[in-house]
Amino acid sequence: MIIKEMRLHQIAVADAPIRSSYGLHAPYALRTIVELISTDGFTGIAETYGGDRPFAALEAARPYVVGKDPFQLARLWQHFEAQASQDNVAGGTTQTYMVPGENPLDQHTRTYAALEVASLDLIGQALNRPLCDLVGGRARDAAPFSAYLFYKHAGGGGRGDDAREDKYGECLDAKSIVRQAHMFIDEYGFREIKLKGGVLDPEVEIETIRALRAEFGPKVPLRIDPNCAWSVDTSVDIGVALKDELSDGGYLEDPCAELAGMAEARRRLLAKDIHTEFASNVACTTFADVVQARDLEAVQIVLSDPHYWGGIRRQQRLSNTCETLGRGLSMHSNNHVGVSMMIMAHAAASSPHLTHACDTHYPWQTEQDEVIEGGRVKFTNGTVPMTDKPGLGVRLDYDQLARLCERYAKLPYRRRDDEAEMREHVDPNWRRVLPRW
Ligand code: GKR
Ligand code: MG
Repeated sequence: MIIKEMRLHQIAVADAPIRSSYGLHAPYALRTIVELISTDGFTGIAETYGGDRPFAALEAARPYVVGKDPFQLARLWQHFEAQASQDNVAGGTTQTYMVPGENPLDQHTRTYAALEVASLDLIGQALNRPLCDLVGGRARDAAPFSAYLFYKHAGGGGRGDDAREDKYGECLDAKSIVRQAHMFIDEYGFREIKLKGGVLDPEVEIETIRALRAEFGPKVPLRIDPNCAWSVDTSVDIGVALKDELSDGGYLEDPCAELAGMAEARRRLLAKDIHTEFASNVACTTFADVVQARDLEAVQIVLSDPHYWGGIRRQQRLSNTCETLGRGLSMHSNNHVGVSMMIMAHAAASSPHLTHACDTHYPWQTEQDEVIEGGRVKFTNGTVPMTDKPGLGVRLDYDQLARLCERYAKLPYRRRDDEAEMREHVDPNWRRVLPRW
C-alpha cells in the first residue's frame, strides 16, 4: 500500500464566546482535516490544529508523505525529529505564553501526529481492524471524558445568519456555572468536572468550585485550570481555600507559570499538610519535562494530547513513562470536531495507564459544525464507547466538509488570537498578563 495523494482542508467551526487566561474565543475555531489516499482505494483521515501555520507545516511535509508506505511511521518520525533539531526546537519546552497550536516548539510533533493518525486509519481500513487494535488493543472498552466548564459571555458561537443557539446563556458567576454543569451532565453523563479558571477574581472562582462541590458532592471529582494566571502566592492561597474541594480525585492544573513555580507552590502546600495534586499541559509538554516535573515534584498528573505529543503511539509511550515515574495521566483538549473526538478516544482506550477522565471541548461544538458522516459522536455515561469499525471508525461527510471550508475561506483571521477577541468585544486595553492575580 502506497499513499498516492494527500488532501488538506482548512475548516472553521462555530465556537461560543468562552473565556480563559488566554482571552476570549473567536466566533469560529479553526481546524485542519487531513486525508491520505492510498493506491488500494482507502482514505485515511485525521484532524489537527487550524490556521495558516499548522496548514503550512503539513503542506511542507507533502514530499515525505506522498509516494510513501503508511506502515513506515518510524522513518516519518525520524524526518520530523531531524527537522526539529535542525530548526533547533526539539529541546524547547515552554508553552506558557502561547495559545496551543501556535507554538513553534511542538510544530513537528503536531504535524507528525496528524500524519500518523491518518496512516493508522488507512492501515486499519486495509486490515479491517479498529485503530486502537493496531497499537496493542484496548485497555478499556470506553474512553472516559469530563465536563469541561467555561465562564462565558452571552452567545452560542458563529455570527450573523450563521449564529448558533446560546444553550448555556451568559455564565460569569458560580450560579450559572452550576447550571452549565447540570446541562453537561444531563446531556452527556460526565462523572468528573473541570472548570477553566484564570478568568474572574480568585474569590469568584473559589466560590464557583465550592458551589460545584455543594451541588454534586465528593463523588464528582473537581479540577480547576487557570492556565498560569496565578502567582505562586495566589496558587498557595487557592490551594488552601480549596483543599477539600480539590481532593478525592480532583486537581489543580497549571495554577502558576513553569515547573519551578509549580514546584514551589506544591512544596508550600505540602508544608501545610495539603496534598492536592498538580496537573499540567502547559509547563509539562515534552518527555524531558516529565522527568524534570518528577524530580521537582512539580506535577503529579501529566495531561497528554495525541495532537501535540506526537500521535497515538507517543501517547502510549507517555502512558508508560508516567506509570514508570509514578505520575498520573489524563488528556488535554482544544476545540475540535468528531475526527479528533475519535483520535482522543482511541488514544485513551489504548493507553494502559490513564488515571483521570480526559478533557474534551466537544460539547462546545454543534451538529451543524460536524464533519463526520452520520452526525456527532455519541457519549454513554460520560464515555465514548470504543468502536469495532475499521480505523478511526468515522468517515467524512463531504457536503459538510465543503460548507466548513467555505466558511473558513470567508473568515478574516487565520490563527487563534484570544487577546484580539478580548480587545474587540470585552476590553479595548486587554493584554494577557501572567500572573494576573
Ligand atoms: O480552550 O481556551 C481554551 C483552553 O484554555 C485551551 O486552549 C487549553 O489549551 O484546554 C486547554 C488547557 O487545558 O489548558
Ligand atoms: Mg490545561
